[in-house]
Amino acid sequence: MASEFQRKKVGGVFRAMDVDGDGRLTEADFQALARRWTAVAGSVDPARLASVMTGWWPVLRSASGPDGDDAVTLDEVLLVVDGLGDRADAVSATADAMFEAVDLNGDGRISRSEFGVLVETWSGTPTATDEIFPRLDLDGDGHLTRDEFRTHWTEFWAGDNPNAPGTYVFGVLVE
Ligand SMILES: [Ca+2]
Ligand SMILES: [Ca+2]
Ligand SMILES: [Ca+2]
Repeated sequence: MASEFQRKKVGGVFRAMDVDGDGRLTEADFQALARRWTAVAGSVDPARLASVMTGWWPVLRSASGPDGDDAVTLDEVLLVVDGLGDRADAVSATADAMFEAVDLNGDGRISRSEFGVLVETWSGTPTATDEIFPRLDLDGDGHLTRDEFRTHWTEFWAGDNPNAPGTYVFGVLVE
């Protein structure tokens, strides 16, 4: 069972991903997210970005259950989260795909401003990240490496520790 904390944490991201706000994730929500990304992508190949975003949809859709309605509720997402502890490879793979989408200038690390773009793009609104970024930058060198990002991403999706920095990988979403 997902804990109350996981429900809050994942629920915050769920609401950000549910672009049309109908309480279910569908392919239309992912297409809308992909459009948000391509709007901020700058020099990054928009087709590559879009494929990273829409690549998530089949994974989540597989959790939509036997009702076959092609829509995923928060409860169904939490069932997926529940099983992630046994699927470390799958979580790492999505972390790496996301890392490449966020590394807008392709220098192999995520800068403070690139992280800001991640949070704003997910939330759809301007969001302050000045207090969050230093918590995620574990060695304090001013950038997130692939390993740092993977650590936080894995904690967010598969972890249950409210005090872990990875709780904030999408910005402040848990009150
Ligand atoms: Ca929706
Ligand atoms: Ca970069
Ligand atoms: Ca760092």
